[in-house]
Amino acid sequence: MNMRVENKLAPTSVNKIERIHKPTPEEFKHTTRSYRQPVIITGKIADWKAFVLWSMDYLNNVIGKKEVDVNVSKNKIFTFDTENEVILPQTKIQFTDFTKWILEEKKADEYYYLRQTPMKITFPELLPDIEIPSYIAKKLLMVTNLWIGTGGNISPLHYDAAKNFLCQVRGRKRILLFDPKQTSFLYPFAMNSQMPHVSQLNIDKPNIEKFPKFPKAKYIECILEPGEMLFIPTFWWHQVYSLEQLNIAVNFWWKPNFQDCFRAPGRRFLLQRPHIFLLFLINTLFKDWSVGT
Ligand SMILES: O=C(O)CCC(=O)C(=O)O
Repeated sequence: MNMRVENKLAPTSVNKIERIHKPTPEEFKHTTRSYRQPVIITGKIADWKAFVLWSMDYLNNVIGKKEVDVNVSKNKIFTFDTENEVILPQTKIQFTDFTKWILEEKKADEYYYLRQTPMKITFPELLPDIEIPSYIAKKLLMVTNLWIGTGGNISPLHYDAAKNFLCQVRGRKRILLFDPKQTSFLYPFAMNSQMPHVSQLNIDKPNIEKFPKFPKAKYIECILEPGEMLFIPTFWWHQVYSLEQLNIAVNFWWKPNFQDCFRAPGRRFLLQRPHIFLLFLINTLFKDWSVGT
């Protein structure tokens, strides 16, 4: 990666993503400093039926000709189209055509990624094959998403206003993480844009003239293996590279800590979009997400 970054870490940052085996909820909370640091959990999801069942044949049999929405990219970077003001162009495709496209591994001028697809709405037939990790109280779970794609796909640098477990089922993912204090070096899109949580930077080919503070940004990196789950704390920036021809993951977004709403980059909403911040705060404090997710 063509990135100039200093290796010195900010005092509050972490220099390594620990792996812990099946921690108790208390151990998980302690290791993550109350959900503020990333960690990889091993062993916890190993008994999901998905690991045995989710072959292409099985998925084709169960999901079959259902039409699904997939995002489209010309270069495998699945980002905001700044020129045309389009958030991630998408198309509808029969699921079996999508898996055929993956297996044929054709070089194309259009690449597809089934991203961030709520399982309860689109793939309820697959829900019995996974389990909500026991660290998430039922009323805190916001949504469970399925991700299916090919190696080389990139989800560019962004953060989410939620805690996240990214659980790897097939293939591996390389993930770069920047803590929330790095926000001023990462140039998010404007608050009144459609993507205030996405960086304007292509961190693999950074335009340093346009984004001069980027070389100061510090990051940590990991490879997520099948059977592992990465905890990404609220507002941590992440860029995700899919490896291997077939890549399947499930992620769980769950409610942020109340105090985290006031930390960077959440504070940006408070200062520039107070009505959105208020809505976010109300949802964080009062909404029972177990209804309808
Ligand atoms: O796996 C990916 O491509 C992106 C995952 C992600 O951004 C997330 O879980 O929030």
